[in-house]
Amino acid sequence: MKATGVHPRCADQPGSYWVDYYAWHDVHPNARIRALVGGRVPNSVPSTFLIKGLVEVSVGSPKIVLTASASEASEWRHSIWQQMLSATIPAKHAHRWRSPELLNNESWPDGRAKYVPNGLRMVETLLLREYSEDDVVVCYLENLEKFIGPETKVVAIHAHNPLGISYATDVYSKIAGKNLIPVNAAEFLKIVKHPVIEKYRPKIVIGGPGAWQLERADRLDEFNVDYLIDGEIERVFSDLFKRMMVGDPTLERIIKVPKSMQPTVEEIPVVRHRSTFGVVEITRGCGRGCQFCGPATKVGRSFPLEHIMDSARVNAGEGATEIMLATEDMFLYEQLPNFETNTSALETMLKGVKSVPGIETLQMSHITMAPVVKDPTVIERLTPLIVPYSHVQHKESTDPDHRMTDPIIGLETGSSRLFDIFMKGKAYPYKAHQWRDVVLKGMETLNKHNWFPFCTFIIGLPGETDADTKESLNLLYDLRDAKGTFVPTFFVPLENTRMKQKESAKLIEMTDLQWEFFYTCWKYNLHFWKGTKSTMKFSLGVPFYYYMLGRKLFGDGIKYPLYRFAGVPDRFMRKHLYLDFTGYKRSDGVMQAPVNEIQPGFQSVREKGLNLIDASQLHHIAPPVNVGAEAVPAASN
Ligand code: B12
Ligand code: SF4
Repeated sequence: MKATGVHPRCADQPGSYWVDYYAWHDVHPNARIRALVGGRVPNSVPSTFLIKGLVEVSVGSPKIVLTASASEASEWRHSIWQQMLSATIPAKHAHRWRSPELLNNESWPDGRAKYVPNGLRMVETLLLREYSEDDVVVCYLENLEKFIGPETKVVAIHAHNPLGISYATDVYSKIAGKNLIPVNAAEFLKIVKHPVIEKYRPKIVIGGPGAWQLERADRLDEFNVDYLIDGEIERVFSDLFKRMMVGDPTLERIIKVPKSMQPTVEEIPVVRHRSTFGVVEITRGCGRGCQFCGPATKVGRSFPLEHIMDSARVNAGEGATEIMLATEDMFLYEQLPNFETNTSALETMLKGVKSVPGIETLQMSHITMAPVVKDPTVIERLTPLIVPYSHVQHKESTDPDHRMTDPIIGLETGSSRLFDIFMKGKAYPYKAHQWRDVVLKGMETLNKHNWFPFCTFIIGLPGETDADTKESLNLLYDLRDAKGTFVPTFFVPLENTRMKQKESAKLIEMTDLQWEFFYTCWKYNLHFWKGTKSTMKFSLGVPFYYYMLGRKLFGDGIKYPLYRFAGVPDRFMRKHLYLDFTGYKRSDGVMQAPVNEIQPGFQSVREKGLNLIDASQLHHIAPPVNVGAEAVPAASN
């Protein structure tokens, strides 16, 4: 028998340690002998001499195998940027952009995955309440063959952005040619089309924030999906899973968990094992109510400090050196009524997480801009707890080590008209017409403290006119000295949002102005990350692309925006473009917002025309009254 590794569990008593010793040895194609040797032993005894205790022979495969695609599980060398790009780069050309080992995720010696997306860890944790670790295995694609066998009843797959169509991220891959699929989709397909799944035909269950994409693309049959679960599962999963296992005929194939069944924080357990990027949830849901947004449909919750600390410890205990604080907006954490930021609570939480042994770096997922403007001292107070602990560096940062933090902010549009229709709560306590000023003032404050955010825009919101796009371009122009990354995305009506019936933006219908917006953003990014000198190869490559492919795919409208991106001086293109950067030289100092102090347009969330849910209305989710068979309506879609 070949012992393949030691899996340390805890070292809570000085001078001794606990080991589980797994040894796998194939004696038959579908059988494994497993030796489990455990016990508390003094440190003086080397673990290699511990083959004593329980030796168990189990013939067969685990009942449940959980997995996620390599691109969604990967930590991409700590770069969330790169993970996002995986939904945009065409798989066919990916080798030019990234080295293949970025998708080689680490496994434990027994073949289980070291880290997977947090949502999948939650599924595992819920299953472990009723099944043993022997029955539930989380692994990557390359180990599916090792675990899936005749006894495997269910393969459960996490889907964050499985086909790469959230906010039309796949549009980017189409820029390189028709019929190209992004890395994310290619990696997802490798799982659902895996021969071992086709061989043993376990039930396929898919869930996660991007699960809706498979329904939208009508690919459930193609992937042999038995159940697709959309929504938060903590309260309902135990019951649902039992029904799936027995093949309850009353259970629909597509299960949408209603808002009324979202769990309270008390019902959400601490995950048992490590998540990709060391994700630790600090809040869930957002009460600002933007119509295009999924989290806007969730009840807002802040996790108790001990829950956050325990999650951080779990991650650190299994080798994570980094924690990503997952939230729709960090300033929602323990928020006070009227969306007032609770800076003291944030300070306590950040100090706590940082103090967990093994944790070296911290990053947060999302923030919003309005709280930064409302009280800039929040940024001043939080900076020493965040920036020095970031793993991202930029030469323009004034931090002694050039560290910077890059939270994601949805800026969405410069059009106050569209803003007022679709997302007015995002600016609260400011009004839609103040959005431009809020963005500029907020950016000035953030940049001053070495927060160089990752800003996303939505192109093609329903009804967007040229006048709206011009307003977005004006805002972009005003941001020309800002430090940050500006990523244009395309409108996609997400499932479970108030805009789900609307039409997606279509690449082929992009106007000249929208293309100008698109490529001007990327021009900024190129300058910010690479400097202003573009290489000859790049400058020549872009016109080459235009004549060989771009013009055929998207028409003449992309020509001048592309030329700007390639570095052709604006003075040659003034007649063809809306913005004119002639004579402009990017400053590497702190941007100065061309705005004076901004007075909040609203005094309270209760004012007419607002439909926001602030802290005073939170924690009103009903406790679980019935988690039996009727808890999730069978045909709730
Ligand atoms: C952390 C995070 C990231 C990280 C890390 C992702 C990772 N691989 O771990 C980064 C920054 C890299 C990222 C990237 C992107 N993200 Co993201 N991300 C988040 C965030 C903030 C937290 C995710 C999380 O861990 N939540 C906690 C877990 C417990 O929730 P969960 O994953 O939803 O899981 C629950 C259920 O979905 C379900 N479940 C999950 N998996 C499974 C599996 C099975 C089998 C079952 C049955 C159930 C199930 O059970 C869980 C418990 O209820 C969410 C917002 C949010 N609060 O969820 C956005 C969010 C999920 N991301 C989103 C998007 C759009 C993206 C990007 C496409 C952004 C972009 N434009 O590039 C990329 C795609 C990445 C890729 N590879 O393609 C959207 C998804 C919208 C949608 N409905 O499609 C969200 C909701 C943000 C938003 N405000 O819109 N993301
Ligand atoms: S501010 Fe708007 S877009 Fe951002 S999480 Fe909240 S509701 Fe969604």
